[in-house]
Formats: sequence, C-alpha cells, structure tokens
Amino acid sequence: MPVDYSGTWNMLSNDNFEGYMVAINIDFATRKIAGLLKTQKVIRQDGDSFTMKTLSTFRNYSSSFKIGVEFDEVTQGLDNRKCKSVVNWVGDKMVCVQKGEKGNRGWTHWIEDDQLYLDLYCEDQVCQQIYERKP
Ligand code: VLZ
Repeated sequence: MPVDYSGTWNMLSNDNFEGYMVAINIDFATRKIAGLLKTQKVIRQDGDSFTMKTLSTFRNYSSSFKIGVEFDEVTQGLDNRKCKSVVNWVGDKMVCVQKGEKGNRGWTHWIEDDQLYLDLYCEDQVCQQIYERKP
C-alpha cells in the first residue's frame, strides 16, 4: 500500500524559507511578509494524479501533476518563472525537478511519523518545512 499524502496539513516549522526566497529572487518586502506565514497544504491524491494547494493569508499557490509526466509550471505569485517540472516516486518520497532558469531547483515530499516533510531547494539553498495533519 503506497503512502497517502491526501489531506489538509498545517505548518509546524519552516527552516530557511528566507534562503529559498532569496535564491528565487523574492524581494525584501515580500520576504518579510511571507517569512511570517504559517502555510497550509491541501493535497488531493488520486492514484498518481495530484493537486497540491499551498494556502496562506497572503498568497496561495497551486499545482496539479501526474507522476512521471512533465508539465509546464509557472510559479505564479512566487517568482513567476516558467519551469518544465516533473515529479517522480523515489520509494515513498515524491521528488520534483523544476527545470528552468534557476539551477538545482525542485522539492521533495515525504511522510515520517504522520508528519509531512517538504524540502524546497534552489541553487545552494534548502528550506525544510514540517506539517502536521489538521486535527
Ligand atoms: O509547493 O512549491 O508542496 O506546489 C509559498 C506560498 C509557497 C506563500 C512556496 C507565499 C512553494 C509566498 C510552494 C510569497 C513569496 C511549492 C510544492 C510542494 C507544490
């Protein structure tokens, strides 16, 4: 039985989001606001098809994809870049590569002790976020 990422997840911690935002060239004022946010992930998993919504009081971000199928991603409301993105299973982890102007860009999700982990990376920066299931 594969892992089920579906559900609503509330942020518990957000390590080095600042570094990640600098790496994707988010301006100072926006970083000051965004750095205080406790985002929520709403994930819908239907077989290998996913919708991931990142919700906050400031901005929302949404993406939909199928495992192993490259898609055009525009990081709307973040750095507004175009990426050729693809998400694959590596064991029970979901590994996304976001090919585009920025090097070494992507993210990895996994579940450990019923907590949702997310590493967001770009260039030499890694942001690690941990979420718990909404009670
Ligand atoms: O999520 O790549 O879970 O799409 C931050 C939104 C989202 C808050 C960060 C406002 C990246 C930020 C979300 C203003 C600069 C992301 C994927 C992995 C799924």
